[in-house]
Amino acid sequence: MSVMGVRLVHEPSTSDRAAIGITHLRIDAAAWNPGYAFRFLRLREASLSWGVHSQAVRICALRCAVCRSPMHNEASLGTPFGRIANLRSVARSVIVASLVMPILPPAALHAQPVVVQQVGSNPGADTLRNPPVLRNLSSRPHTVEVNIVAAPARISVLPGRLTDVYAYNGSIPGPTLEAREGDRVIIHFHNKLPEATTVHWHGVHLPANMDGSPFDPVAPGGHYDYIFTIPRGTAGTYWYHPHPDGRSEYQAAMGLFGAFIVRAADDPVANLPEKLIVLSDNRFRPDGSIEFADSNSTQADVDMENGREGPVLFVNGQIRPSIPIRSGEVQRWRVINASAARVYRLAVSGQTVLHVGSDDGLFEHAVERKDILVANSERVELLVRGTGQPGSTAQLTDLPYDRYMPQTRPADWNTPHVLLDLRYGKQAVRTPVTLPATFRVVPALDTASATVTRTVVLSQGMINGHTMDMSRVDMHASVGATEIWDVENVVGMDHPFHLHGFQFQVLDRNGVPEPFRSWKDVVNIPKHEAVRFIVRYADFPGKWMFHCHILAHEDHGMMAVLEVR
Ligand SMILES: [Cu+2]
Repeated sequence: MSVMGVRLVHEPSTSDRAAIGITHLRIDAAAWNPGYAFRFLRLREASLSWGVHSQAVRICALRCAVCRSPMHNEASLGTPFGRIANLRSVARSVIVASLVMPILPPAALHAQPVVVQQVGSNPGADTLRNPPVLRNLSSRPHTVEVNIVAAPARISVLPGRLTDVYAYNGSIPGPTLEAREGDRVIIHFHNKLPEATTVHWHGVHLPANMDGSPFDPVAPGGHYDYIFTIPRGTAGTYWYHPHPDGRSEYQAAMGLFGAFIVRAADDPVANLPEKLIVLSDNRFRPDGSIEFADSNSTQADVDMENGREGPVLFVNGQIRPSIPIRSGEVQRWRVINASAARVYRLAVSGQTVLHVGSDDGLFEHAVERKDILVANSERVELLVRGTGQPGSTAQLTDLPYDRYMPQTRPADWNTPHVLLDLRYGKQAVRTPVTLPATFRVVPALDTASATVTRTVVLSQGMINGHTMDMSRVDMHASVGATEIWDVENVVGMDHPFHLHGFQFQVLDRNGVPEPFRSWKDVVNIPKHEAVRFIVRYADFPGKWMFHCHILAHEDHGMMAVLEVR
């Protein structure tokens, strides 16, 4: 097998470092993308400063990114830059470049973004507010017609400050789009931003030219009518966000995201009180402006690798609001992870929750959970039972979850974050709530009907060894075909994987069968793990994106194109 290129992973060995001042590097063979990889190498160079006293580096393992088997046991780079065995010259030159660059102090690796203290905020004091709901302009039956404008705005995001943002109809989150199964949805979209954008209706099964993909940008000052019909059986919690080529992270960080709720005529839990919970995070300068890392800073490299995270966590644009609940009450929560990179592990203190739905609607049966992982762009539906005593308080908390490479893992990664407070009223509910035994039928896609099994390899920044090329089609499929996708993550951080246009069912994770069926459009692929899902391209020919939903990775080309014909 030939070596296509290299990617360096820092693996310091304490004994070697102490003995001979050598820092170990593991090298994963992967397709080579000089621009992208070079940015990662700047991190490696910073990592080297921990252990390198001489300029000697021993390369202790060379592994194939596809089959993961060791390819060569030893290659040495002597002092100063001697022999490198079995590597292409391009790789050699970059290793050398990584060594000759100035060495940063280790602390710079974990440079913390500017944190704005939550002055004036009184945890739990503000009751959770819903984003406004878009007004339906149509009087025709089964039709939802709305206006959405993306424009710069100056609004209060932090207490006592004004922040320049991008917003849909002037609010963050944007207004909620509500429709029913079978509705014809007409969205008159106007782009008043100073840059091109799109609106992607995340998870919805619709024609390719209505998907808001990077193929259909809306120029500054331009407009686009998104028109589609919502298929029956697809009630669920969706969302919308920008998806322009290379600018999704910036535009989402500036405030562009909103909820899209599709309701069923026969919703089995329509009687329960419902809360919409849109999770986002951001980073600010002391003056309240949104902070983006300078392009040549270490923070920019950390943001590139982790995706951009911020220390201020928002629920529906509020900082630690509260939800009133009564003992004995059961609430339905629709949770959307609209963060650009942050993965949440949600738990309600002192109680379990019932997990009743995922990205594209309800399960057949509830699953009881102590905590639940929600990767970015994933959604969950939860039933939260008021098991606390009248007058007590509980918290919805984001628990630690290590999705990171060791080199760029944030210093505070294992600190839990309280997202909101659950405040019990003084009076209990008298009548107990009865939940349906079956929420809805989720028919299984038949694996025997799958005609193709595709292997999709996620490496750092690449899919199947390539970065995105808008003029290239990476995979072809036929309308009506059923296929199995085997998505393998060969690197040491999680990548949430999103397929546009077609909902799928996870078959197994690392060979372990999925314990229940659900419709999904994004699935987190943990570090060095693999997930198989089954999908049917029922209709809508065209070019469809599939990509990592860490927006920094997507923007820098961790994306590919499936053409359905
Ligand atoms: Cu990724």
